[in-house]
Amino acid sequence: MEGLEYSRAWLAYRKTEGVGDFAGSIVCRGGGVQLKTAATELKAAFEAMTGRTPETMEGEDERGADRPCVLLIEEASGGEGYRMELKDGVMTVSGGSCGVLYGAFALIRKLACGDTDFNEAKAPSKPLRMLNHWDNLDGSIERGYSGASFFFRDNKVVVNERTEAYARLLASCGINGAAINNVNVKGAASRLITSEYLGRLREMSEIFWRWGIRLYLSLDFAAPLSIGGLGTADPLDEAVRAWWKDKMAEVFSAVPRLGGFVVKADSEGRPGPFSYGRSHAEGANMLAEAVRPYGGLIIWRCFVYNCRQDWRDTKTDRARAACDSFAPLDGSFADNVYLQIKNGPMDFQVREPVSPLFGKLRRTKCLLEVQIAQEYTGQQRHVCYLIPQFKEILSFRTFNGSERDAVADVIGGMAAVSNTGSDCNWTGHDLAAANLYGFGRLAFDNALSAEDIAGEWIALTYGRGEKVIRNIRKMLMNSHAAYEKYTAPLGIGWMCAPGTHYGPSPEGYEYDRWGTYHRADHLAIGVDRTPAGTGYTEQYNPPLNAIYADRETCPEELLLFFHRLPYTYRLKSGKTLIQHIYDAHFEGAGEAAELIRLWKELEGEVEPGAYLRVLERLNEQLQSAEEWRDVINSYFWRKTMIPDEKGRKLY
Ligand code: GCW
Repeated sequence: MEGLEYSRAWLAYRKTEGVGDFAGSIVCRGGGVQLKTAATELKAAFEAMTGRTPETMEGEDERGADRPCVLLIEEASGGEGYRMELKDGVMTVSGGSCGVLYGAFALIRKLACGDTDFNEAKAPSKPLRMLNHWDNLDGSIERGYSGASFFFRDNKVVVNERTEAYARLLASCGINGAAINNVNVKGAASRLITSEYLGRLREMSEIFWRWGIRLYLSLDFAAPLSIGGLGTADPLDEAVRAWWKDKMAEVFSAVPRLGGFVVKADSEGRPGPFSYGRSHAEGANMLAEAVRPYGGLIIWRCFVYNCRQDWRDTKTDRARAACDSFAPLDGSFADNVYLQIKNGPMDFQVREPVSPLFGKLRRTKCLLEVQIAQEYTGQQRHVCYLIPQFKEILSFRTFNGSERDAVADVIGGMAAVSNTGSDCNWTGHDLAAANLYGFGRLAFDNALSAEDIAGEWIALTYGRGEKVIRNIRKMLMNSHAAYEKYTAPLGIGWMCAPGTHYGPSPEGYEYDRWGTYHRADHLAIGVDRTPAGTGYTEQYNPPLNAIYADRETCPEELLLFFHRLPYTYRLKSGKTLIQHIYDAHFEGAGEAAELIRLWKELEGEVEPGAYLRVLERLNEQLQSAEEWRDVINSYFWRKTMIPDEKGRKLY
């Protein structure tokens, strides 16, 4: 599946009925590079949809604009927003150069999906819509589940036709930034900001830019030591500050389209300002000053916690770490710094509360970090459509005192840890492409529904067959809930195999050092995070703190995240906690079987290769779901000695 062979994913245009006469010609006004891209893309789409090659006219040439055509107008003052209007057979798409590109893709999408409402004006909900790739220079990908990197191989930067195909996919759904290397910057990756690599990076950034995308890099905070030959990386040291300034002058003159840098500092062994007794703000601001002359951004990650916890230490709570470290620094970051916050306080579990840090930053720019690489949600071997979860997070109210206080109101954009690799279908599982597409669409337009996004993606990928749309949409929309049921219960998380994070190992993390304990014994399970316990609930603004701290008002799907409870505790359903665990696991595995049934109904309706690829993964998912069911249920049965009321087979 690997290499230069790649699919066109949701952009494989096909013959389409009812495309208007305007598809016969394209008239461009404006000279922006993205406008040209838009015209080329429209031409290819119309060709495939109508079987005829449209005539294209450029420049100020007025010919053609008064008969049916698509008129692309670049407005000097326009940004990434666009307007689209169909009048007297002329389809006008206008906006800034990037806006016109988004408008062109919107037009293609409407035609492919059979949406005839052509009059609309849209601007992106947020300025930053990024992918973070965890690609290493040797070509491997940390938490990569879809083949090797297509950015790096053998410590070289790869630029080829796939680079453009990738940028095209991103632009089509509204993504405008991509950080291409792993946030764990080591070895050769520290040298990406040297002349050894800058030439190739410039080529890549120019290709990206044709599609409205800025290239970003992840940075080694200790670069003054690792590549600069200095004796320190202390952010307040004058020689260090001067080194970064010179370095950034060199980097931005070689790669002028560079957007900036993502930094993982003082986290999981990465160097950072702490080593020098300096704060995150001092570290970030030093870099921000160095990139400011070039319009660069510093994206500073908040995934900072003590990853060497002793299980006997019940005072330290990893969930508290981001807020403890960053809330007190609110207001002390430069304005070209964004704090990038993982959606939950732990690490991309299938269910976590929303990070309380979103409610604490009133004077600091921030980004929401999510993960579409399904590290903890089936690793692109299970279907797990994550857009419903992202919707919940965006609409979560922080109660930060503002009138509009949802996460969506607080953030300046979204970043997703990417799920792409050099597999032919880009994402390993064909259906995982819905997460890539969906992330982009949702980041561009926070108001879209997960269901509508799924519908679009299916129509673009598989066509508009009614059953195809109905069944795949059902599969996607139910997949997250199913995964949650057959894995770890009630928000407890971390019952996966340590290291790989695939498959069940209920006590694996219990005997590890990462601070991710569920503390199950024969009587009770869960972590008391109320004021009587670790006090994590107090990091939420009222009334959330009280809601979570009370087991009666705490949302049930998060019950064991916040509370330690006996297995005989009665849930709202009237079931005991232990019976709920048994039932959920049987139900979840049943739902994995249902996915196969729904897919099999589509035999003959989707292309045979894709049909078989997906079927194979669905079979693996079912096997894995049954393993989860059996391992988790037996674990709790043996711990509690309370049998399943329904007498089902437990091991
Ligand atoms: O969840 C953890 C992953 C690490 C990752 C880290 C992070 C890039 O298991 O592989 O490192 O998160 O987000 O920095």
